[in-house]
Amino acid sequence: MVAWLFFILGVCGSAFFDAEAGQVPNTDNSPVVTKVEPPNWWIGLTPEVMLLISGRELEATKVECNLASLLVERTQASGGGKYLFVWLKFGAETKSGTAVCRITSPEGVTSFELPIAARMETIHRFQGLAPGDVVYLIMPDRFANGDPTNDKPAEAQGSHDRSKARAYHGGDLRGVREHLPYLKDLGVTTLWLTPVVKNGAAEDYHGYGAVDLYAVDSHLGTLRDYQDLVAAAHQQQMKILFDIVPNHVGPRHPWVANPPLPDWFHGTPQHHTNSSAPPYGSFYGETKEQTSGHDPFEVLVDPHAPPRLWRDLTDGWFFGILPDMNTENPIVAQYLMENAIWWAESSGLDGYRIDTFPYVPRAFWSRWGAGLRRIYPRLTTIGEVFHPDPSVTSFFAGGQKRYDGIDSGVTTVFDYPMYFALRDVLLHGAPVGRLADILRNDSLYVRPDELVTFFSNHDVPRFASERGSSPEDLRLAFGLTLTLRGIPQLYYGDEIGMTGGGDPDNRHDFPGGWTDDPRNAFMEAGRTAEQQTLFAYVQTLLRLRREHPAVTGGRLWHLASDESGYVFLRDAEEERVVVAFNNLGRAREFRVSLSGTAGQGSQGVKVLFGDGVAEIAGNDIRVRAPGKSVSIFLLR
Ligand SMILES: [Ca+2]
Ligand SMILES: [Ca+2]
Repeated sequence: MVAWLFFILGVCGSAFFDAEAGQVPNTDNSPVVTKVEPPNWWIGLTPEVMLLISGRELEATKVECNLASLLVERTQASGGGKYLFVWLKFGAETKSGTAVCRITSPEGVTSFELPIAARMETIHRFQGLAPGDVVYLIMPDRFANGDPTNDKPAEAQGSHDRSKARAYHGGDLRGVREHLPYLKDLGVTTLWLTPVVKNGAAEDYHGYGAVDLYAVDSHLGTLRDYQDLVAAAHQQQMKILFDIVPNHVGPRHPWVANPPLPDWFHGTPQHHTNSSAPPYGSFYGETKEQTSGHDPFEVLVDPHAPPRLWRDLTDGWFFGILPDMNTENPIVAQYLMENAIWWAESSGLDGYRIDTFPYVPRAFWSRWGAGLRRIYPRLTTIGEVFHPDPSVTSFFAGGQKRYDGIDSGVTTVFDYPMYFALRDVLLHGAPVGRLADILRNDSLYVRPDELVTFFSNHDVPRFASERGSSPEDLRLAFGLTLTLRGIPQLYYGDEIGMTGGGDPDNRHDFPGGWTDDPRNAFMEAGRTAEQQTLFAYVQTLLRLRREHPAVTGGRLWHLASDESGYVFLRDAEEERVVVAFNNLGRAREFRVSLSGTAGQGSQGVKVLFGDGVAEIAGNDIRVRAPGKSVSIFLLR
């Protein structure tokens, strides 16, 4: 409660400064504060906090605060007085309250406030993911409109138009909160929301064009709405992942015109390199086709590559347009570290999904991960490494030092190799054995069971709209993703077979999220028969995951793998299950030995899921699997 009070004070405090800055004409050279980042902090969280004060004429000769226990360690003005960095050290006696700090410059005096609060109870906050979790990715602008009054913020005129694919559509954080019962009923446990920070362009509905790393975008709601969402999710035993983007900010961020330090970014708006420049396909003997569908991260994991081969990736501007943060500068690194701590402490979130992970030098991640873990030991961090090769993705996963002597420190990465294999097998006629081929590389990871598996997200065409995709294929994609090892991630609307091609066609509004939608697919009565069949299929599998620890966390054993089928065993302390996948259009049989596996000695089987039948014959399990099916059997 104390924290809330001071938080409210904090908001009022910055509003006061903004108003003051707007009203006081700049007739003299006295200092003016327009923004304080972070806007508030907590006792007992970090030994010090670095503030980035924005304004003008901030060339301070002295900064002092009215709390005796709050020591100004040092200050650094920059940007021609537009910025002032202030390092504050917390003494042991620091108590909750609002510090008022006075800035003295040669031309005058001003002050700013910093609310400092006690931490809230940490129980049920910062939980991190567990093997039983299932992540559901939501683009909040496209899910549900819980508050029509924020559809057209005054500061973003003309950004809202539901008829335009790249405009804001009005979905928001309250809309997500109001549909937690739907998500709970479906059976997912964790929500990953695309970035909620304030964006700056009329087409930034996706959230990846930040202009303020300490504010919620007004189309989506307020910081209070985000806090309410996290609290409501926790109340329903659900978790929330925050999508964080330390690699870059949006082109309209005020820093781009006025960087807080000359080397705040890699390069300048006029002179910078492009992160997508390196054409390394032929370097490693690959054709252009082989390399076109993913990012060229091979050089980043290659101990023989000189820096000139990978520098564009780590220092270039993403797509040549997104200003790249210079994380090698310790002040930039501290700013980004505090920003991640601030969102966690402000909301209680359970983990971070990290955008464009390989584009940031690994030394930064190592310190960033360690800094978070010191405060939030259970928090999960998941890196996005868009690459089909496990030798590349595993290099970025945390848990061990690599050739560069660095452990990236992230909990895990998305299993892009399995994503590519699932689509190739189910949609493009690749042999089913490709799945086992990906899984054999699990030895490259320290924690393969925590890989986040998926067959769809906001960056790729909807599964249902890929050429050759059928409703059966989509069911198989769910069937495999929800039974293979790893923590599955689903993409909003795939559970009702939503369609769409590449970005932004893969980001349609969830039907029923807006009051004037003709159908409401959040309700069974609003789903077509086909949608309901798929929804029920996914819901049943998610229930099975809750009821059967072997399906979520069991050790995986290959039993059979060939051109058209894969049979595997999952073995937990309590039970063993066998999963049979048949990719043929007709029924087929498997007869597989259980010898030398945890299934040895089984006496019988019980069907848990699907229309397959199975029996134990001596040391073997015999399975008859219908065409295009996933079946699950419990061994006895
Ligand atoms: Ca809205
Ligand atoms: Ca970078």
